[in-house]
Amino acid sequence: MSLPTVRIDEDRLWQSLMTMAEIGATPGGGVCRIALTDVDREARDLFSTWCRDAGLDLRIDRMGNIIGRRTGRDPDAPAVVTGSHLDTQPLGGRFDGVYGVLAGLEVMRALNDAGIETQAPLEVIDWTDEEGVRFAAGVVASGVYAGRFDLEYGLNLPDRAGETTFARELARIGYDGEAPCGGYPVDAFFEAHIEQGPILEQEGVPIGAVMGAQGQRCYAVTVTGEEGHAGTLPMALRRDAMVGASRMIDGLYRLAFDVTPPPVITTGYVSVRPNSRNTVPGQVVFSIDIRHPDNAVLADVCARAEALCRAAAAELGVDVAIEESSRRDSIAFDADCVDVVRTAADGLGLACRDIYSGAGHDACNLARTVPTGMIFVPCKGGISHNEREDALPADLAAGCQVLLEAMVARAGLA
Ligand code: HGY
Ligand code: MN
Ligand code: MN
Repeated sequence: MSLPTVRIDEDRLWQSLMTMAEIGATPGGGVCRIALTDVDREARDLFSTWCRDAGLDLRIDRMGNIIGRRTGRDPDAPAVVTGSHLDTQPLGGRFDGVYGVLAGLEVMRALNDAGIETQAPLEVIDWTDEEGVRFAAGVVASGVYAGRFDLEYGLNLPDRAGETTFARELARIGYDGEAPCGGYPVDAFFEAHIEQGPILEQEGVPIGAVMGAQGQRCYAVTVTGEEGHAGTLPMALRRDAMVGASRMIDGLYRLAFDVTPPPVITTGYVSVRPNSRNTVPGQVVFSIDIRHPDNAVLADVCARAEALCRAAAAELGVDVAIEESSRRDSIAFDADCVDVVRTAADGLGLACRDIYSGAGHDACNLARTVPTGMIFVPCKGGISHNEREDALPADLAAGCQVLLEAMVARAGLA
């Protein structure tokens, strides 16, 4: 069911993206908008203003999710929801997450321009802290909304520096909302996102109908040795936590090449105590992020990862503590929603291919309880979580048009 009279505005979408990219812009051409910082608040304020300008009813829920609602002929019908995230990586790009939020807003704007009323209400959401840079391992606010985490867990999450909590930061930036975080019926959820991989661009295909996403487990590993003088402590007497962590991290990297099809294994952060040139490190904490599409293989790789960390610790006479910080099995999106995406692309004459997501998304949480689909669009060189992340206005617009058609197909016309 293509809606020839309703076209999204490519320039308006692009301009909104570029205006939002000025908030937290980095010298390298990317964006740094870490969740619940003042820069995140600035982005939230702008998105909220744009939602109000588009006539949406705005509410903030208990986890700070910002929800813009466009009512329908039947205001009590479960809403068709879209959204993604405004928070970014420290050296993030201008499209990861924010594209899905502003594409959702553009859908509302385009329906307003065309005077279209849907039968069911529509909602667009900015999910708090998808990236998990400061708090836990990400997607926590959509996780509470989808019932994966309880509200108290989410609100009491400490930041990585151990200086504050999620709830205190929400209050500090004025987004400690009172609306319930989930727990009510939703008809369907669609998330538009750049692919963050090279396939669509390499194949020249503008739309990806996302079938699902791979599973993921995250850990915090603490290696404990003993501080010592860099000049006087003989090598044979050292319990060097840095050498222990390095041996583990290198072993994890090698493990990834020892499994077929390969997992992806990443250590993204390391903290060293006391972090001084001339003191043998006494403690090192580092992260592990392991992902694989097959849950059984993922479990096996995780077991092997833990074993190699313990073996390295024993060899070097240091202690190791391995704490799992999050886990999510691979997830399949709703077949009907995937089909709605394919049909929408087809109706628009856009080539579309089925694709799986290597990245995690808020949609992976929603899919636990709500019929969920995702729409991927190409990004340049598949680059993401990088200031060089880039995408073409025409591709972003095509994905947004598919999002509009998919949402209206689900919501129905009044
Ligand atoms: O880590 C992820 O997959 C997502 O980009 N936050
Ligand atoms: Mn994202
Ligand atoms: Mn991301």
